[in-house]
Amino acid sequence: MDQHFFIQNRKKLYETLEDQSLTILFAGEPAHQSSDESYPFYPNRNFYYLTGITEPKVIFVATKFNGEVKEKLFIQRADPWMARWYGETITPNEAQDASGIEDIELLDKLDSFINGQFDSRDYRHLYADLEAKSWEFPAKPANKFAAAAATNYPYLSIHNLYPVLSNFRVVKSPEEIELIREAGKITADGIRNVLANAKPGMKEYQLEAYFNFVLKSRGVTEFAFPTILASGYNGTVLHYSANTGTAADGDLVLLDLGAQYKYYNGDISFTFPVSGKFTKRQKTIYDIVHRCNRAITKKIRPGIPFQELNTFTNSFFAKELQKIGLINKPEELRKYYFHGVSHSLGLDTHDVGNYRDIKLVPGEVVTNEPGLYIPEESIGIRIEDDVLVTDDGHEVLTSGLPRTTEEIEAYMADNNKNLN
Ligand SMILES: [Mn+2]
Repeated sequence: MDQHFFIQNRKKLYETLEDQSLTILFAGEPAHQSSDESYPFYPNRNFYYLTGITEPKVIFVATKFNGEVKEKLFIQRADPWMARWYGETITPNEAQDASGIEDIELLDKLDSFINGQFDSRDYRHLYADLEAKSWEFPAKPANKFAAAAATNYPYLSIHNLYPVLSNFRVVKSPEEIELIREAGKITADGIRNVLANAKPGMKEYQLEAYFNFVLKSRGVTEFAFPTILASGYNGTVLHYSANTGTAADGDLVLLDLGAQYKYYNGDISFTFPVSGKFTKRQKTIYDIVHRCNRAITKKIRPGIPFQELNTFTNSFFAKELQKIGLINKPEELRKYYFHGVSHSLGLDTHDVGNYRDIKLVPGEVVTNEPGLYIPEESIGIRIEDDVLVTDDGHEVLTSGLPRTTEEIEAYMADNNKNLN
């Protein structure tokens, strides 16, 4: 992503800041796993959105007085010995290029800078990204910093940037949309490779390997989320991700997976019969889910309340399942369908945004993922696309996959050498 994107995002933020304020954002650090191992590092998404920096520990500070903003980035001091072990850390020039921030300092200067600011100037406001999912949520560096500031400088008003930046991120720029589109394209290609190699008796993780191969071949090193590759009954467990079962002849296989491309995520669900042919019953259920998915796509346009997609899905499924005699009254639907039909998609797979209140706006990307799960029949089906809200309607970013039962059967008959 070009530095202009991050410069624009900061400019937008600066307009919302009060004078006499200090803003601080943290890239974060990888969590400790065990012994000398850490969990993989992912930069704080709001930090990335404002700076373009993907390296751990880096800290961004902006001060605003008399309408003038001064920005600084604090990076690690180069350490030749650590570089022999872990590679070089980001240089001042690289940090400038990535972020468009001119003033690069070393992290060991941060404390004296902050102290100097609070000692010598009349600060009134502190801004930080204070995301917290619950009271017990482990404190992040920003929360610790804000807590210390509240103790040492109790006259400061502390403001949470999390909702502000979340709101910015709802509408995607054209560059962001292209990255999400590319993530979707690579994800779809990975799914095609699974279809082309599936065979009854394969382990779920073996099927998964065909997806992973395509991602790595295309330069994608990260997944959007842990891959769900679930056969038969496992497909009725919503977030099954052990992927250790066996796809037996006659089983449906449910995939819910995504490539992460340059920090933007794809998210597709796809269901197919491992033997290449749907049973009559599987076809009936699949068609209901597919018709629902198509109807939702048609509804996606600016101005429609996000919740209307859920209301529609519930009444559509309730009606259809009563028609085939699976349920007797709408209240029984929760036995077979029990999740939301859509979420925002972007830097986070379940992207930020206030789902309950919003109406869709142009530039938003949302998923469309109805599903039905019938444990007693070992039938789990979900169909998921990524959809861009355009000025006058929608564009499906993940189109091009075989989606009807006929298309899926034909695709497998034409491309799967293991079955023919
Ligand atoms: Mn999804």
